[in-house]
Amino acid sequence: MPRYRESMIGQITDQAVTRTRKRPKDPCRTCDPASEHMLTTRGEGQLSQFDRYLAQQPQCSFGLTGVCCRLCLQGPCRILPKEPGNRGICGARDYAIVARNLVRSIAGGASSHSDHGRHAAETLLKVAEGKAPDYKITDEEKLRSVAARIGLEVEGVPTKELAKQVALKALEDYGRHTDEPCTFLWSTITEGRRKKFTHCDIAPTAIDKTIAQLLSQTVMGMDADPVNIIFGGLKTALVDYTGMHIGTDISDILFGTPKPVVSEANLGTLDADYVNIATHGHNPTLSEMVVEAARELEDEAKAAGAKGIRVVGICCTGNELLMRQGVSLAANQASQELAIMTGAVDAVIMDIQCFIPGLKALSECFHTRLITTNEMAKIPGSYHFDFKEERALEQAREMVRLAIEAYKNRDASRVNIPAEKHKVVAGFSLETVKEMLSAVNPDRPIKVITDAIEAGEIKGVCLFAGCNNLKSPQDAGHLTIAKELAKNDVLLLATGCSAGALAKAGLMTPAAVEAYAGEGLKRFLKRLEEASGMETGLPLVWHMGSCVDNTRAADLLTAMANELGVDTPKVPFVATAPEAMHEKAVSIGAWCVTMGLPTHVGVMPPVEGSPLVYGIVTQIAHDVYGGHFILEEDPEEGARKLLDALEYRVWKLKVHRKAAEKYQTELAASW
Ligand code: BF8
Ligand code: SF4
Repeated sequence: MPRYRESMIGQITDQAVTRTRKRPKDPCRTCDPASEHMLTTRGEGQLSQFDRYLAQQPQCSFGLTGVCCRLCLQGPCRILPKEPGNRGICGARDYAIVARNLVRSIAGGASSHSDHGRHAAETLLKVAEGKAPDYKITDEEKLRSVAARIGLEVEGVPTKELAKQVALKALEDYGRHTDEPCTFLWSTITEGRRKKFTHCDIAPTAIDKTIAQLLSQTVMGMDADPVNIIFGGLKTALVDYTGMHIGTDISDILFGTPKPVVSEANLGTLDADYVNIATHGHNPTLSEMVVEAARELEDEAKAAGAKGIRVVGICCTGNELLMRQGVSLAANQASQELAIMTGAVDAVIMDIQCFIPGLKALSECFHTRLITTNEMAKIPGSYHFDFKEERALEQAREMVRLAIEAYKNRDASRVNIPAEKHKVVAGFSLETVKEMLSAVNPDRPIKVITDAIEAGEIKGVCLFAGCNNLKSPQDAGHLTIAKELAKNDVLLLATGCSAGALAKAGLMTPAAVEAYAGEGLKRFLKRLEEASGMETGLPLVWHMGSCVDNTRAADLLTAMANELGVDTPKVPFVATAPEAMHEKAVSIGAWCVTMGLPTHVGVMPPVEGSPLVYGIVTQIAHDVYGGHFILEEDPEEGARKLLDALEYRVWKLKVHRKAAEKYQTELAASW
């Protein structure tokens, strides 16, 4: 692997500047036909992020490359080519500024995900204490398996008591004062990772403390050592993982572990004859109640002249509802405003994260009501509910009634719903995956995947994650890479807005297996489909859920490592975020690298201003953790690099296995 060289300095920065100057001038930056329909048929003055993206061009090259510092009031400081301007006013070098900016994104992502997890844990505690009567423990089996995994006594403990203990144990991960690592991290990773994190001193003991310490580490006049700063960032990425795992585990306990389900995706799932409610955000605590309230209030919608109520999802709340309730997924991040442009959305009900303020201006062109529900996430001019679990259903009913009221003001002549929609087979929790695999090998289900890799039938596994980012055309990166990897026999998993992109384009269907899978992958999926007798059929891409559900994929990685008898960096498993945008995507990417995954990012993060930091994340990380970032904006090239990474791992695994057999030694632990 080529090493970092000082001579890369000019080259990398020049590339970044050239790229930004090259951005096109057409606002229709999408390969989703539904988005294209909206952008080309919309009324005058209906602006969206597609237009604002263009208005921001060209973007500042200091910001793009990460060498702008605003950490203190003397700033902003920018890194210029010559002395003394090649340092900030305080003397901070390019590498300190780039590293600090990068890890502060990880802190932002980790606080978002961990807050989501905390909310789930607090809700579970309220349910256990009888303070949230509208919720229940839906999946007792999951409760008991999580409890056992985190070391609780399970036998004979009543459900509510156990739920309370699980909730308290999760909350302990936020504020522990001892040296014990976070339970929801330590109980879900390999022995090899535990040793690695301990050895590198990045094993977090408490979520809130780790995030606060990273902010403290990176204020003006603190850490100027880029490696130390990045290690602080990786420790914080691990609390991101911890918070996400809590979010997924507890959401499954409260609302059920996803099972195979058939639904539809894209804007064509909106229906002009119905009251359309878009749920948007991330946390199922609210949206599950909206679904229930909508089912209850069908008659009120009919009395208002509609055929009924249609709840659809946007972003990760959409993924959560799709996975558990079969609710249609109308949009991923970049098309959220376009849903309002259809003129058929009566209310957008939001919880936390990824709903953009631009929704408001657009909603004013229509009758659409925006409803925010979290004290930390308000949009001026929207309806706001101070949502409380104690009276969740009652509040959800009020929100649904607002949508019915709004429907009465809908102007039918302005409704413009694109026809585009595709069938989706979703619900691939790890439990679902294991159940399917058990039909082939009941004793060692994960071996079905690892055997197929070792036999060369499939090349490995790739997790598709992350957002839309208008620096590249909407969904194009996700689709190009997915098709290329499928053709080359890679088993595909997806979460978040990447899952949204693939679902909207019809890649989560059994038909897509015929259309896109290589011979090996096709054989593997068909064998599994027949053995498991899955009524829904097995799709090309397995939808694992929302962004917090990336931990489901991480659990599969851990299970594969344990099955193969190696640590995670040796498993033929890669990740890609072709259109990463949010700070949450940065924190997820960082823990993927820490877990040992080659992790492709298709939009250049602001690290090019420091060749040293660029070298750390793309190369040195590999030496230490076995994972590294592949920063590649060309999707075809990105796919090729992901394939290379998988083929290299399969080859190395074989070499090590042969050596171990020949010399009758343990399998080599190195990567
Ligand atoms: O958490 S993929 S745009 S919606 S941040 Fe946001 Fe990115 Fe979508 Fe889900 Ni994840
Ligand atoms: Fe400038 Fe240093 Fe202040 Fe950053 S911390 S804004 S580099 S003086």
